[in-house]
Amino acid sequence: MEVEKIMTDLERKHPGEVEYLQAVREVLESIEPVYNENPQFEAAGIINRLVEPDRILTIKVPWVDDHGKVHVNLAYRVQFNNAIGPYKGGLRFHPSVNLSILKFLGFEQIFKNSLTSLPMGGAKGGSDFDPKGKSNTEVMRFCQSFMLELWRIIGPETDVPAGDIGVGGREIGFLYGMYKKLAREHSGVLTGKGLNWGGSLVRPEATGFGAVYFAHEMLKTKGTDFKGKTVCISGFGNVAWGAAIKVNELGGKVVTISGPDGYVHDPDGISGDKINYMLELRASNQDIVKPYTYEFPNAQFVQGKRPWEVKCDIALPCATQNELGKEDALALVKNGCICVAEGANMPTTPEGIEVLQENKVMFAPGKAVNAGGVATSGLEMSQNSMKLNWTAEEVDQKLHQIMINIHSACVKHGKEADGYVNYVKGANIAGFLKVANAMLDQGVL
Ligand code: NDP
Ligand code: 2IT
Repeated sequence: MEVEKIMTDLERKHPGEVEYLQAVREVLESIEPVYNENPQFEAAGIINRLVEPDRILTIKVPWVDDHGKVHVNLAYRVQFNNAIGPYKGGLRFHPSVNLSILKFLGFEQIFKNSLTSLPMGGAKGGSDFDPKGKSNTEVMRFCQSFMLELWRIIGPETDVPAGDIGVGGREIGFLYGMYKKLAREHSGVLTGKGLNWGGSLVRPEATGFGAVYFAHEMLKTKGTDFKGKTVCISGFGNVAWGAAIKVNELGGKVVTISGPDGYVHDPDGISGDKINYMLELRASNQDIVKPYTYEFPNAQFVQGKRPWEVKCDIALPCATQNELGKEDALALVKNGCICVAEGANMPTTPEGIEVLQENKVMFAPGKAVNAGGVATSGLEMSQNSMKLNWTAEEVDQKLHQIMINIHSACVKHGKEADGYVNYVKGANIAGFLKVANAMLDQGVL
């Protein structure tokens, strides 16, 4: 495989798609040796077929606000690869959404879903719709208008969307209602559904819980755990919330959360009611974390900064892509951080990863660490197919085991001669091999 040549071709075909090109380069560089050891992959053109999505649907979404004004947003569904199962991946509503971001997320999803060991292909979708400040009825009308087009290309055995940034239980409800009406079926076409109509227990917590289970496995390789450790978390959304709960359960102390406005440092620890307050803050659609300090005055708000300057043992970036750069990584190293586990998708820049790895800080990528979210979506699909519900304990136990298995796969493919585990390499190789072999079995498509 000639990584530079492939990248040059892709840059020419998709100029300016920075996030997509970043995600592809990382995977290609990790899998190159394994790819070259298996000439059957090149003979079947696996890489050229894998780096381009199967198809992209672009949708115009017109909707009417509460004052009668007409708005038009763009929405997309990127169906990347379905070699090992139906397309599967979340929907993101955020003003920054563009094709580069959705293609990076869809590409990452292929390997993440493969790592879960469940039969799910890779996809992603979303819109530049900004939920900030919108009323319930405006969000409903937007979701309904989006689904009027989206329903044609999704289905419980075809493509199963879920939530991501800006898409939680409320949005999934509105999307599901419209799908059900159009398709005249009540099925497992979306995950993250409400508990009364096909949802799974533990799905809301699953990404954060899974991330902490994974980080716990990382710590175990060094003979330690979360007890008494200081943890910096970024974001204040679904993933940050689940991670904060589980860190507290395992005896760690969460001292930061963050939003686009800056970060909150709470030296007393973010636990109990303070974690519930995160949900309120998020549901307020206000896009800011500062109000936390009005509610809990011992905490300090640091405007326009990221939490990585706060001294911690463990860092869990749970907000968005490229939110932990070189300088942040250097600050973490300087302050003695031993473990960085990505709850978000690609939150660490390539330069940031380099700093952490060079300094032998344990570092694991989102496609492994946050796979518990989509894994529990897969468990929701299983329950829908059986028309049965598992208890919270059953789901949590399956989730926990899946995270332990993903960690083992990363160690198997990522352990280096000096014993340091390169989790990036391990996750990419383990995720890739299963998909590539499935593609070989199924012929040139
Ligand atoms: P939420 O919408 O619940 O929360 C996202 C959080 O990130 C919010 O706090 C949001 O603030 C913040 N955020 C968004 N953009 C920025 C920015 N530019 N700077 C700082 N903060 C920002 O989303 P999730 O918690 O679901 O998603 C968080 C991350 O986890 C994403 O990378 C997502 O792809 C990933 N993920 C999510 C999974 C899930 O099941 N939900 C599964 C696996 C990964 P605001 O929106 O106000 O800007
Ligand atoms: O990035 C992700 O893995 C998600 N947003 C969850 C996707 C899913 O289908 O549950």
